Amino acid sequence: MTRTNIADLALLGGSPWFSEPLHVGRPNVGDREAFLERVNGILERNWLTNQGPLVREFERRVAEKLKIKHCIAMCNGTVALEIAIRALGLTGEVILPSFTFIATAHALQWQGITPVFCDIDPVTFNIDPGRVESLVTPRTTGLLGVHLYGRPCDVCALSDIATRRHLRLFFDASHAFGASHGGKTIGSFGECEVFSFHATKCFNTLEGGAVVTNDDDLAEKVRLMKNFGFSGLDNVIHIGTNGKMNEVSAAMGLTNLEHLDRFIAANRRNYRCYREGLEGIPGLSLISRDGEENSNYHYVVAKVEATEFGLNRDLLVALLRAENVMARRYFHPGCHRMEPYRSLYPHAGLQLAATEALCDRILVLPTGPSVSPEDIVAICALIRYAAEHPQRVSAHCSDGPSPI
Ligand code: T4K
Repeated sequence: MTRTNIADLALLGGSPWFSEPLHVGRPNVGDREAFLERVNGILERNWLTNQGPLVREFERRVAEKLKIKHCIAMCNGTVALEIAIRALGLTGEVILPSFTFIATAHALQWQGITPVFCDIDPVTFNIDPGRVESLVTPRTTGLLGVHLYGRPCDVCALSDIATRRHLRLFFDASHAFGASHGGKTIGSFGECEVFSFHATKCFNTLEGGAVVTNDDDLAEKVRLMKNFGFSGLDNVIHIGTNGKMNEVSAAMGLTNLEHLDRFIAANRRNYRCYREGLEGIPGLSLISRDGEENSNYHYVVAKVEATEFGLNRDLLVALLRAENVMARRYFHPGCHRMEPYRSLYPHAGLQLAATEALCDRILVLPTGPSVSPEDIVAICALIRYAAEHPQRVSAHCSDGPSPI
């Protein structure tokens, strides 16, 4: 903390409230000694990658945790998505939400498949099953749901559509490690689910990802594809790529798995602090978590209605960032408004009213074990102050808000 008066906003010339930036996505690292011991073991064995003992153990432990038959570990979530797409034999068009991280769409486009953007449900922010069927064409082969911010899609409705329309259904579960739906762990829905274990995720392996499935044949195909199609030493039986996870990533994964409950407990505590601290601020709502289900609480997501709040989302983000609260606008502006999709499908937005509305209202706040309840009290006080004095903030910024 570098000042004592909340009113001396950094955006208006004061010093930032926090002396160090508070980031969204600060990596969670379990026991450092345990990690280093595993890394020493790797160096002693001199077995660094190619399905080494730690990757095998990691796959076994994740499969056990998720109560799923197969976990195939990968170098990152994007490659895991690409391999899942190939292994499912998708072609033509695949329906997915535009309101997601760009990798979900790129993984399809990279394989020469047309991503067809579907609007979201304005309440859950996930793909709206009611809008999927009107997008199905003779070229549609698949349906890709994203459990955005770790909140499960309407998997029942999507499964129903997939069955009736003969589509292959799979999920981008990058945000949802540790979450459940109807008491079942995320990882067990659709034909397969894909995780990212990137450094910024609740559960990380430095870089990493996985395809998880209960389907033996699909698992076999994914295993081949992530290792150039090798079956035995000199025998290639399928086209493939290099999607392998290395041993150091698996060491990080095994270590972090042992501490996952602690990370999630810190996230849950922080989520409750934010709820309490932001309660009653007009025009600002925090997305809810279903108390009956498991959640990793990894993303603290707020929606700003400018007319009621008094400031628009971008001005609030600029105000917070000036204070060293590095809020993010995940997933502004929506995949359809980024290249190459913006040029390829310039009119996509016409069918994405809920997505477009949300993209301009959403912000994500810092959390995780490195953010304390005291930090959150201050962040909430800054937001409340902004809501109570919008004229002061916007008058000062009438030349345009600071760049975000
Ligand atoms: N599908 C979905 C739905 C996804 O969200 C993602 C990834 C994927 C697929 C693809 O999975 P991967 O191929 O990435 O495994 C970040 C992550 O890079 C990305 O993995 C993640 N989603 C996305 C939501 O967030 P950026 O471009 O926002 O990251 P960056 O570099 O700005 O980092 C965010 C903040 O985290 C930084 O401001 C500071 C902090 N940070 C980051 C790193 C890497 C640290 O403090 N330490 C670090 O080491 O995409």
